[in-house]
Amino acid sequence: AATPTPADRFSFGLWTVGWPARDPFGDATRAPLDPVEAVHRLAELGAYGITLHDDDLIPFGSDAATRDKIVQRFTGALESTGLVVPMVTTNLFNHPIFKDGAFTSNDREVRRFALRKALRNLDLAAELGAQTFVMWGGREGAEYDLAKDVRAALDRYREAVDVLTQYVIDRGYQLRFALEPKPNEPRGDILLPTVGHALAFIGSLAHPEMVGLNPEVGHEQMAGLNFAHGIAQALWHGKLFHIDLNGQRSIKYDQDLVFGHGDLLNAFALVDLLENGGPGGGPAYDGPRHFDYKPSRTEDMTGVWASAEANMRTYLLLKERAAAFRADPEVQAALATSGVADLGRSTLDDGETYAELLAAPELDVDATAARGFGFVRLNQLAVEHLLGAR
Ligand code: 3MF
Ligand code: MG
Ligand code: MG
Ligand code: MG
Repeated sequence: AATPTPADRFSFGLWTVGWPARDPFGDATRAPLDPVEAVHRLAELGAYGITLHDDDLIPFGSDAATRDKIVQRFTGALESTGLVVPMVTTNLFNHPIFKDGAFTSNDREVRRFALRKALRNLDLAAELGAQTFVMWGGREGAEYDLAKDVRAALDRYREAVDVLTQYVIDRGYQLRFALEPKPNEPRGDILLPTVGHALAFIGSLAHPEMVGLNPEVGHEQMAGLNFAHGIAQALWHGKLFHIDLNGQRSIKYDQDLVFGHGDLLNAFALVDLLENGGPGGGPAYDGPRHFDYKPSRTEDMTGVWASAEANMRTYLLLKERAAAFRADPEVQAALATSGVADLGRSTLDDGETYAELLAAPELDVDATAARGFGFVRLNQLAVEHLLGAR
């Protein structure tokens, strides 16, 4: 059951397994990976999709003929393996031109260049058959509060997203956008730092229905937030368009560990939510299970492929554990004691008015306050399922 198949819809960024492991303090520890080899290896491991930034596949500044040759070779590998490209994204952070941002740079020429790059990349996304276009604004931000007019930056961010959604409409592309929040790194502070900020921003757009979220486990955890809660709210708003799964251990630099190698209990709650949190107890999310992690700098290529497999195995093991948890009669009893399902009942009766509520008999406050909820017992049952003790 922990052997991945394409039906599990696991996907990986080309920049994940292909990361040569260069960090701010040290050189690459691995050789560059040919994208065609990445396609073959991921297909062999049971993944269904591969995702990419424009520049991961087509080096920045390539001419049209080179671009077409590269895309043709890549799509050849996709056809021979059956791997698909569910998501494409634009690199608006690597080149020095983006040092003060892309859509929100203080330099208008940079903003125009960035928007052209993203528009052209929408053509590539459509050509590769992607359904989702992710936008992570890694350089949209500042280190110095007085150096960025945040309200003007949000105007420019909105202007860019409005142009991009209009382009998709005009071209008739079947693409939706997913904003990826992150609180910091590489900028001291990044705009749209959390799921909540991004949700509020979407409400200001010309085509909010075309724009959702691509939350990343580690990014919310870098802000000290509960990722499973953030995902629940994104689902509640109908905005979970895509997801970046990985691991992070507390508030520090972006670790991009293997999924589950951070807060394992929260990962368990997350998988349970994604797989069992739907209205009928089925999946609450039907998009790709996308891994955005970095194989640690200590790993050789054997370790890279082992880490790719680890992401998928961990997800499937958590899914299996979550199913066992849900099926356990003691868990069901503990859930009832805890009143978890009762929260689904409306607070007022059907048709009841606040006047009727005000007129209702007074509650025995002390008796009601004396209730124990049994949440610790419920959590311990989850831990025991996780540890294989049940
Ligand atoms: C950085 C990220 C990014 C985004 C990527 C896709 C390089 O912390 O998570 O990965 O996920 O740009 O949108
Ligand atoms: Mg990360
Ligand atoms: Mg990341
Ligand atoms: Mg990411």
